Amino acid sequence: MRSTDWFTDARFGMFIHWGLYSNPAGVWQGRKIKHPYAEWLQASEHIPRPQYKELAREFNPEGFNADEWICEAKNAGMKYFVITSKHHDGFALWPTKVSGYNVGEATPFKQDILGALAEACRRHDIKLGLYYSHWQDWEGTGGDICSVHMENEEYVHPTEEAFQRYWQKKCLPQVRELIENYDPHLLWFDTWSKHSLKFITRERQEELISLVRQLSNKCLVNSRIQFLDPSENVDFISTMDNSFPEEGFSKPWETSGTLNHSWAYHSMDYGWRPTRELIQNLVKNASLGGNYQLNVGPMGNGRFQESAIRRLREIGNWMRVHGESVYGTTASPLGKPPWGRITSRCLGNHQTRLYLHLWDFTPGTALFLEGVSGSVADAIVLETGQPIKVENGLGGIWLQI
Ligand code: FHN
Repeated sequence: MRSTDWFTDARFGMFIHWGLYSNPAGVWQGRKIKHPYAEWLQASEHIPRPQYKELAREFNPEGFNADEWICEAKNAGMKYFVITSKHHDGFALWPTKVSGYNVGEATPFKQDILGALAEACRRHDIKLGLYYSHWQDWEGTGGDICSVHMENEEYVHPTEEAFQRYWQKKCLPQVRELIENYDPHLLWFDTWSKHSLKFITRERQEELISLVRQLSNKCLVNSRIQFLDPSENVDFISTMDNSFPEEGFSKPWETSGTLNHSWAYHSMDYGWRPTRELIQNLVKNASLGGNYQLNVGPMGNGRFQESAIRRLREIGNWMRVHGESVYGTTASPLGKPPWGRITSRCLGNHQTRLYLHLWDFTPGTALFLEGVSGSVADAIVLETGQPIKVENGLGGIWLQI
């Protein structure tokens, strides 16, 4: 039975952008590429297809170790792991029979990367998700809709016939393979612009969803299968990149976000977000009933950058103590206080536990929690177990912290 329970309980997942673009890492012919996302290399620099495809010959990530990646995710407190099986460039990280443009046939590495990761996920009890670029595909098989760069999007649309050929001969067969070979818990489709509506029509969207349903009774589908007009049949909402909403949604939902600016490894991207911001993003979403899927762009050699590892481990240390205030919690029943955020857990018997995340508060002062009714059993500091004195006030309670 398809269920989103595991997804909403999980709250925290890892996103991975990795492929041929990870070796050039945002630099082409000695210069930083125009597009801020390193995975956009081919379109950003207008690289002729045969030349871009040559990158496959350099793809030999001898440092890749599936267990290491999955353990890094698990130690950070993440419960699921989603990787770019095929990004916009059209290159597949598994030995697909549908096109020779894949890790097994076109690279010296040859290994089935998705296979290794799927096994590691099973070993470490992490749910596997697969990102699949269903709209953009720059291999040259018809799905070829190329936007040049973010500030100035120019689309060179294929004909409807060409796109239909790509859809029938590459997209649908590859999605079938992904499900049959790797049995993922979710598929993450990607649209972000109104231009996608020309090709990802409602009919194609429903066709893709019914293929997934026909092959798997557990695989979830995200809303970015269609831009702004997803089918009622999608299982969860993915907001736009790094977009943290002010309100929750009626369906399960998540924000995927970056550690710096680029999704794929970019050797000249120094805008790393501090760990505090990343933890606050996670809590912000949890306090509105949503998830956070935090992206890592592994390097071309298959390893994570130190700056990424450090942040993941810092989050993991925080989660080891405070995970209870995130996993399986529900949205705050008391809105958004000025000092931080609140997550909540129903304990049964009309009892609720509230987790107060104090971000902007001076210890030694009193905090008024408006809207709490009924009696308070107790209040403690989660990290130490220290008791906190509670007094009733008008329309709420006072906590002496
Ligand atoms: O163009 C892609 C981008 O490279 C990246 O994969 C993100 C992840 O959400 N999605 C698109 C832009 O929104």
